[in-house]
Amino acid sequence: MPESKLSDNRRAGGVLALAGGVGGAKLAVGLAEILEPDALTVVVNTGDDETFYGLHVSPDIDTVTYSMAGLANPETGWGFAGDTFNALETLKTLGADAWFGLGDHDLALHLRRSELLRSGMTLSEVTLDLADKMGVQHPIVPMSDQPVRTIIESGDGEMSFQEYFVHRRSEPEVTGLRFDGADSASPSPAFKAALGSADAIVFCPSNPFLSVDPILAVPGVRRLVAAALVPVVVVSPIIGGRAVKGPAARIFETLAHKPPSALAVAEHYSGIATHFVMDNEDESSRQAVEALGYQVLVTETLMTTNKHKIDLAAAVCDMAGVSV
Ligand code: FO1
Repeated sequence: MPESKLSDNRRAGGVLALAGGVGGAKLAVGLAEILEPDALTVVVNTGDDETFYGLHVSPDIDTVTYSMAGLANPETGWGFAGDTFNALETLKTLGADAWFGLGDHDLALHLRRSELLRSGMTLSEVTLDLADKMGVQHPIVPMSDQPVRTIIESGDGEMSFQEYFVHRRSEPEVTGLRFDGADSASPSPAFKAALGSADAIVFCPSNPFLSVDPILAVPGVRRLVAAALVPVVVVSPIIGGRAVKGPAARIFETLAHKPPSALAVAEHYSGIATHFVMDNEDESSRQAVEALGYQVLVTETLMTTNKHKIDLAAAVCDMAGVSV
């Protein structure tokens, strides 16, 4: 059944949304509310994937999937709503260094994903299958079926993304980033198809360095996005100089050597994106962003309710000329 979502009958065009974790998932939910399943493809960062207890965990795919299925934990934005942590507690008593918060329901998902991957299915196939089982109708697609891993370079040495983000609570100062495996990866088949046919490409409000850049690092993607003859819309994850969630603001300081701002986000994507959505709070930088060549929309971008998600998605589609 999920295969049909990617079949040749799939309508060309629609929106291609690039997403990381919680922020990206929120806009993906809004887009899915207003677009038909054949008019939206959500491509997700897999640079954060990691193996725990021998299981393949894809945190951003899971955050997007749970969110689109209405199953995400509303307090954290990631994980399964109402999950329990019995297995993790038992792992701790058995001596495991269980610092990654895997709930019991969540673990079942990772068990199943790992089983299907071992049976020979690709990550794309497994992701569609699991999303389908959770009732998600719009295709959720990994950026690549080959492993790409975000490596954080810091004063404390190199570490995986989850080691940095969860175990070390984003405390080490990030001095560099690497996307191991990217050179020999290729975009997943549905991603490649959507890159060639989308009516609009949307960068969801995810961390530019940690969530969107890994997607752009997959060979060919940055070039195809830059060459796309359709609107490429960035929704700023920075509002009033602050990241809505996560370490994006600090990373602008240490990697881009500039204060975090909507303008800094626009500069980051300059040359590959054409349209920019910033929050009302950042209106004062509108002209500076327009001077970079962007068409700019100033609106409310903080998504704390379902209505916010839908309204922002509708504004993005309207700006991109996509009919809903
Ligand atoms: N984030 C945390 O801050 N602490 C956790 O223990 C944690 C566990 C976790 C388990 C499954 C999952 O899908 C996501 C989880 N996340 C956790 C979120 C995840 O680390 C980040 O949201 C993304 O990788 C960044 O986009």
